Amino acid sequence: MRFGPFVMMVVLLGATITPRTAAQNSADSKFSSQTETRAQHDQRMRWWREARFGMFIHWGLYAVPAGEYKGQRSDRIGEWIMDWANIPRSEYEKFATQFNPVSFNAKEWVRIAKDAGMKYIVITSKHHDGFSMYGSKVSKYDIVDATPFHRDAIKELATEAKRQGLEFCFYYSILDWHYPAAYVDAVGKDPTAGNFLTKMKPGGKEEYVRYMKEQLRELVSSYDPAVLWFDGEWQDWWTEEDGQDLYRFVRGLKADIIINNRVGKGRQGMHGMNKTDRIYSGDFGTPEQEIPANGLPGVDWESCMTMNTTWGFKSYDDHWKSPEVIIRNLIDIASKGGNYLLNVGPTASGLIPSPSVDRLAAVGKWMKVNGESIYGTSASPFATQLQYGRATSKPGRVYLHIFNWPANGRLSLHSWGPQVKRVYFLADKKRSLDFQRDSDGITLQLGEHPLDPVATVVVLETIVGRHSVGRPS
Ligand code: JFZ
Repeated sequence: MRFGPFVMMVVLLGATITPRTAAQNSADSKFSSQTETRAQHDQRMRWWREARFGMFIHWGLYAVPAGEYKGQRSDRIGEWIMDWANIPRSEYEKFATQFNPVSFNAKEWVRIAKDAGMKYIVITSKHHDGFSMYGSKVSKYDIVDATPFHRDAIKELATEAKRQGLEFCFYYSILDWHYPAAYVDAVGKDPTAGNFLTKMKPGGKEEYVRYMKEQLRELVSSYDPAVLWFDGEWQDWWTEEDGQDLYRFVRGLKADIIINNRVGKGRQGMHGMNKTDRIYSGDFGTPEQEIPANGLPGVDWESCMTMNTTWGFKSYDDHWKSPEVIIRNLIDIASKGGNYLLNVGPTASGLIPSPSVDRLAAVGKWMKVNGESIYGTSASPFATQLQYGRATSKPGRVYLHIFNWPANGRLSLHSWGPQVKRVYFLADKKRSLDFQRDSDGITLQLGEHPLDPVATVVVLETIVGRHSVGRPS
């Protein structure tokens, strides 16, 4: 059962993200010289920066074995089973005949994301296993041609996301364990199994890049994604120049599309931000399973994270994060000026695992009350980390997210006084809270108990323009 590729050629130009160092300034210069000005760049990034919270969906053939192959299990991530179980291509392909997600309901998936407060969805159009989860015209190894399901689930999801007002986006892997010209040269590994590194037969890379571009052309033209979230770029045969070329190609297909930094070679491992030795391609950094210690002023970044310890579904992974941890992660990330891309790994029958659904509902309950303190906010105005929680800001507003309620219900902020004109709970806007000004700041009277033990939001309405930094207690 062989699935041949197929092909054609196009070329154009691209941009970068780096800490506001010399590089940032050169990036500025790059903006002016490249396809867009700083203002145009900010316009393109605006919806994404204001969204702050998205759903990552890792769904594919790997949901069939669900983390187990011939009785072998692993604590490694489920979507890498073709690697850690050393499954040859011809064996792995058989999972396609067992992939029939009859319970898949695009409306329900989008509702779950929307009710959690998520503003965009990023789904795996093709992961490292090379299987296309959409109706590809350039590969028969896809959900329409190769499975008994025969439906283009991604088309249904794209349509529903648009209908419910969420931005629809694609994950696409540059690493492809199924591409005929790719092979594995590692001790004890089948040359057609999965592996961290692959090699390309002579002429194979050029052929593969043509194939990739044809898939990206059909993905952009047929599904109109708002973000292309590349991955798998760590292959030795993939270069920064390839990344720049692919960035330009995709921006050429859709001018206002946003592309992550895994299109090129800038990313520093799980830390996810770009190295600073040169300008690298991509519009935002991608920390993985971690949150930067501090904010990164002027840099766009998005932390992607699992709710348990796998991206793709594993039947036995129940290491679920608590709703409290997830909500505080979202607040922590927003307080540092980043986005949170939180993952779900649906089953092969097409269901989002109930522990994920329950946690997303809990996040949604908090966001329904406190979303104003997350969406469209900027990073904390305070120079140092707050002991009792985090802060986000908007012109004329500082949102204190209190995790650890002050014993006596009183919270002091140093040298802040004159600028605050009103204090209130976001969950109870009508009731002003008392606060006293004293020589070096203000003290807020918050009362005995938190309104929400996970995070109670206190709004400090400030006199616009004099919103500069105060030292937190
Ligand atoms: C990558 C994928 O491999 C993984 O399956 C998932 O899609 C995640 C979002 O992204 O995860 C990685 C990528 C790079 C490293 C490790 C995991 N790395 O460089 O060590």
